[in-house]
Amino acid sequence: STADIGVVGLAVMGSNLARNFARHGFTVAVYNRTYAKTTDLIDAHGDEGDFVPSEELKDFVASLKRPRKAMIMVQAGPATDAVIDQLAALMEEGDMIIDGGNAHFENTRRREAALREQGLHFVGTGVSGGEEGALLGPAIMPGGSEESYESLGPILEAISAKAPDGTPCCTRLGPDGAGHFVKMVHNGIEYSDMQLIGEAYDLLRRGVGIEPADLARIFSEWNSGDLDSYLIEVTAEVLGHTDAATGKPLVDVIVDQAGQKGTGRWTVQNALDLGVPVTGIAEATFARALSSGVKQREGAVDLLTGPTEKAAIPDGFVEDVRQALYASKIVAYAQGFDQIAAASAEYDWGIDLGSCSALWRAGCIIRARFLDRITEAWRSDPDLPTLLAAPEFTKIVTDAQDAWRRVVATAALAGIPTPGFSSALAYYDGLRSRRLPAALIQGQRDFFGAHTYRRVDREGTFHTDWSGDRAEHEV
Ligand code: NBP
Repeated sequence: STADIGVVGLAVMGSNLARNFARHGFTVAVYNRTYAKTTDLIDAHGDEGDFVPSEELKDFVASLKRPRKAMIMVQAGPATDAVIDQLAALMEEGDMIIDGGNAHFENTRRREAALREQGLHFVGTGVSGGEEGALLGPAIMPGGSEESYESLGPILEAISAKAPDGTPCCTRLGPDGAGHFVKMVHNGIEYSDMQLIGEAYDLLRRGVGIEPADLARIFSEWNSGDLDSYLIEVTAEVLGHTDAATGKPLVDVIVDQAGQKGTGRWTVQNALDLGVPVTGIAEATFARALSSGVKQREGAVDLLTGPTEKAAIPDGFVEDVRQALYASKIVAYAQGFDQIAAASAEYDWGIDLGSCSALWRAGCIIRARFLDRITEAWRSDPDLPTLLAAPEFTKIVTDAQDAWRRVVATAALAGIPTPGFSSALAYYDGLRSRRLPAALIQGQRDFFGAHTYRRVDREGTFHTDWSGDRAEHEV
């Protein structure tokens, strides 16, 4: 047994991770159900480092140094359960199974509990950065026991992306489902970010009439300032690309129906359970659903008319949109962090939000310059009631609010949907309102359901006898 770590599942992600381990000087055992993938990997990249290929899983397990570390990179769901069962049967107390697939955190909790019974460590690990990240340095979000991280952590940290200050983008986030939970919310924020960028594009294209090639330049320019991020960079690339077949901007020949693989939906479903308003992620997920709702779109497109008057575009609108984008993005992150904090309390994970934002600074899809500032905000005050209460972020959203309002108002007048910008602004206004109409809702609830209410001027719970003499009783 010579291998420091092993990888089971050698499709794109698994083979790139295995190469990344090997390139960092680790001896890596490799196994794939279909052996041809293993030999393909060795034939193509065997010279990049020390690989120990096995055709049989028992030989793979035998090739691992103890405590054994086997990282699974197979399809999430039943395939992952099948591989875990096979591995667990061959492993011994103290060994570790690491799941780097996109598992739902509840499955990770279930698997961890079952394997703990058998004396095995199960480390549910979020891996972000796609194929390229897996090879060159992903952001890694492990959840599992402290004991397992002692020997596993240094290996994962070595192959992870490094933040601009050199810190590895890999930190143990907490026990059992903590890592996969943080990866899920990362993906939710990614949905939200992409939707906001899409709205900015739509406003500048349809509202102002700027062509994609010029928009590519605007996004590139934005990418050199506060908005500097991988997703803005990608946006400029896509907008600047011309379709070879038609000579048109590629964005004009792509069908406008957004796909999804489920992590945005999971994030929103969980947020509903926890009662955390992640309106940015929810609107982004629903906007994808609306785009793919062909029946409704085709049934309505010729019937529902737009504004009767052409909306005036305010001077300086491009800068307004940039500010609205930045402010809305900050709201989306603030909401995502609220969800992580709520889940951490619910499941007793002890997730440190500063470590979480720090490890998103490189390697992952939502990497962005402003994550440095978010990290600083959580580090200087881990008890912030909301990210928006960090002095720097309070200032950014407050300074942006006039532009933000002009953008949302102009969008409404122009008939261009901006559910991301609008809901983010509504959230901002909700938080800053001293009185919300929730008072009336409590009155309504008490009226039809005797659900009771509390008063602003006295302790206690009250009910008004609405159907009788309308006297108030303390209950
Ligand atoms: P896939 O998700 O396409 O899975 C293919 C792999 O699963 C192959 O190695 C296949 O073996 C193996 N497999 C299956 Br399917 N059923 C199996 C079973 N019952 N027993 C053993 N092996 C089985 O691979 P991927 O795109 O590399 O992704 C791997 C994981 O990483 C997924 O959970 C994915 O969600 C996650 N992830 C992907 C990305 C990305 O950008 N693609 C990013 C982050 C995370 P075979 O060769 O014998 O069929």
